[in-house]
Order: sequence, then C-alpha cells, then structure tokens
Amino acid sequence: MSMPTHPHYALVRGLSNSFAHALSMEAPEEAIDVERAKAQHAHYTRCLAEHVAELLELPAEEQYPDCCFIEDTVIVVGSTAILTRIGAPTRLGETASVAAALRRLQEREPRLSLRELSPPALLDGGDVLQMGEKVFVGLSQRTNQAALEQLEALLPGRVRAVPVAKGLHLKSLLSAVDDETLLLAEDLAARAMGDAILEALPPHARCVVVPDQKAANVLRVGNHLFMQEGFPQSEVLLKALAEEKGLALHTLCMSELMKADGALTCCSVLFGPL
Ligand code: CIR
Repeated sequence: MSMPTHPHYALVRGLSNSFAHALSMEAPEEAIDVERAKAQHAHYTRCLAEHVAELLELPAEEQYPDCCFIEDTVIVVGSTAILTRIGAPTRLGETASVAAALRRLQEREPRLSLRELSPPALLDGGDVLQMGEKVFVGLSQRTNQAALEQLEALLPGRVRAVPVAKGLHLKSLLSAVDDETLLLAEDLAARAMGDAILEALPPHARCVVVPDQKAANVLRVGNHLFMQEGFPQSEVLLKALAEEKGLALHTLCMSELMKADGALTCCSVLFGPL
C-alpha cells in the first residue's frame, strides 16, 4: 500500500450554484464568478477523466456551497475508505451522499471496506497525506486529536501526526509527487511540516521546494502532474522535476476555486485499483 500514483478511480462532485457562498479564510478581493468556477472545475474533471480508468462523478448539492471539495469527505487507504467528519459545521452533511456512492461501488468492488469516523472526531481529507506506508495527519483548525486516535486504531502503526501552523490544511502548503518526493512551499511553517514528514520516511525520501504557496499543491495522476497556472518560477522547477521522473507537467487554471481556499488535490479522491 502506498500513495496511489496510478489510480483506477477518481471521485469528483459537481460545483454547486451556491459556490459564491463557499467558506474562505479571507474574503477574496474580487467576488467569485460562479460560471467561471464551473468551467474551471469542468476542465479539471475532464483532465482527470482522461487519465483514470473510471471517473465517479456525483452531482452538486445546492445546500452545500463547498461540496466540490470532495477530498475532505473521505480518505481511501489501500482498499479501506474512511468517511470523515468535516471540521466545518456547515460541511458535516457532505459525507452522506459520498457514503451512498461508495456503498454502490462496494457492490461491484467487494474488496472495498467502508469505515467512518465518529464524534468527537473532526477531520478534513485535506489534512491527510499518504506517502509510502505512512499516513500523515495534520492537526489543524479542522482536524482534531480524536480523529487522529481513531485513524491510529483503524490503521495501526501507519499514522503520524503533523502540527499545521499555517494554512487551512496540511496539504495547503505541501503535497506528494510520489512515495519519496515531497513538494513544499518556501516557507518556515511548511519546512517544519516537511521535516516532521521526512523524519518518518525512508532516508532516500526528499523535499523539493517551490517559491509559490499555491504551486506546492500538485495533483499526480499516472504519468501526469498538474499544477496551478500562473506561477512561472515554480513551473520551471516543477518542469525539471517532472522531466526527471518521466512525467508530463500540465497547468490548470483554478483561480475561482482558489478564492475559496481550494487547491488541486481538494476536488477529487484518487484511489484504486482495489
Ligand atoms: C473550506 O473551507 O472547507 C473550503 N472552502 C475549502 C476546502 C479545501 N479543501 C481541501 O483543500 N481539501
């Protein structure tokens, strides 16, 4: 079991008409353009569909402005899917339809086992990073100690806590390119999180640092690496890294989703083969 670099499934959910009311740490300078956000999200979904065997697409749910950020609802480790309890009260109900979709999937994928966190645990999938055998859990404003303890019980010996001193989630300032390559934003808090992660990985694991925070969250799908558009300095570094690893680098414009603190990983759950 390790990070699913060649996932079979991508789980995504449509962007709701109420997206202008999505949560954000700071109000954006310019209001969210929902039509533009929908187009950006649709393009993201099409890119994923090209590179996975099966796209599982759920419809948007209007009562949940943040519902496109489906990464927060479930983590899948190997063949175990663990439904979360999202740390933002307005988002707690988002997991119900994801649970139903995974139950339907279970009918043809009997290896898939379904678990769930229970109160008082709170956890957003954006706080979970898988590298190698390890499952790193960011203790953040959204994810608490109770969730960490429940995950430790479900995944014995594999879970490591990482305090999140900056950003919404653990993966706001970092992400994994593969099991031994951690991408980090050039930032003291990101460095501290990176050190905590590297300490738990085999000695050949390494960090690659990019100057732009928004470029530190990349999405690896098969032999493709996606980054946010508009960060030329980081793009040069990521291009070199992608070449070294035999990956194709693509840029995606997600400017409207970024206004609601959305990163690239947050709009999908990549998993399988089971
Ligand atoms: C929220 O505050 O919950 C959403 N506006 C953004 C969630 C982003 N999720 C993620 O990066 N996993």
